[in-house]
Amino acid sequence: MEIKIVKKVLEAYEKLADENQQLLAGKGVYAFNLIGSPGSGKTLLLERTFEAAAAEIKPGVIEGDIATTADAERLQRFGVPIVQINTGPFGGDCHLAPNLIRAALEDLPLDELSVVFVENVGNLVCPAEFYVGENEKVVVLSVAEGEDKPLKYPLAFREAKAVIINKVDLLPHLDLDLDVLKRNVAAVNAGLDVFEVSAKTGTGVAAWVDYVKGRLAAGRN
Ligand SMILES: Nc1nc2c(ncn2[C@@H]2O[C@H](COP(=O)(O)OP(=O)(O)OP(=O)(O)O)[C@@H](O)[C@H]2O)c(=O)[nH]1
Ligand SMILES: [Mg+2]
Repeated sequence: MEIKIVKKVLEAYEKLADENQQLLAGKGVYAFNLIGSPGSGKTLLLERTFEAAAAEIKPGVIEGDIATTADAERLQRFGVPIVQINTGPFGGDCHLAPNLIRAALEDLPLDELSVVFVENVGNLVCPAEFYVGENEKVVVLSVAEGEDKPLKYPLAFREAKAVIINKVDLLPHLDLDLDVLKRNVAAVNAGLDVFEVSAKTGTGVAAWVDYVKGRLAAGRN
């Protein structure tokens, strides 16, 4: 008997991701895929975003993590629908794959939502390689990571529509040159919208929230 092997896993993933996008579009839901190194501030940015606008933007969250539900627990106080994906039981993948996103979308009340934030597994490399059906990727990069990261890990910046340069409150304590960092971001992708943010102090959060609202409004037109 012939043994069939799915050789084109990536093609299968792409098909699933396209179906995820169709599912979201059919419900009028916009999806952001947040990617960034462990600790860059993805969850704190979501907390600040929801403090500012949860009632207005009607978000749902897909939380990607290897091992814990810690981030989902941090977001619970907002009462927004959250689905946790732990990749540990599936080999500890360092990214979320479209099949897992499909399962999570089926568990979200999409009819009640305007936007889904996917917090990808903390990693600046793997999540950049996978389209999961999102409308756009957003990179969250903290200033503590260094000016060279856009050049060393360009795919994430190439794939994204926006970058949050987070933890700007730390700049006085660092040798980092913000202009050099921004130049490196632009060298990889000059079309990126760039937000200078401190999710800790709230600096720059309003501009990011306006951007989110703008995306949702454009999606409704
Ligand atoms: N000083 C400062 N600390 C921040 C800022 N944003 C996040 N942090 C801190 O950085 C640490 C990591 O923040 P998280 O929001 O958990 O980062 P994350 O990207 O969600 O991390 P993973 O989910 O593990 O990938 C926490 O101690 C935050 O309080 C910021 O703008 N300034
Ligand atoms: Mg997190």
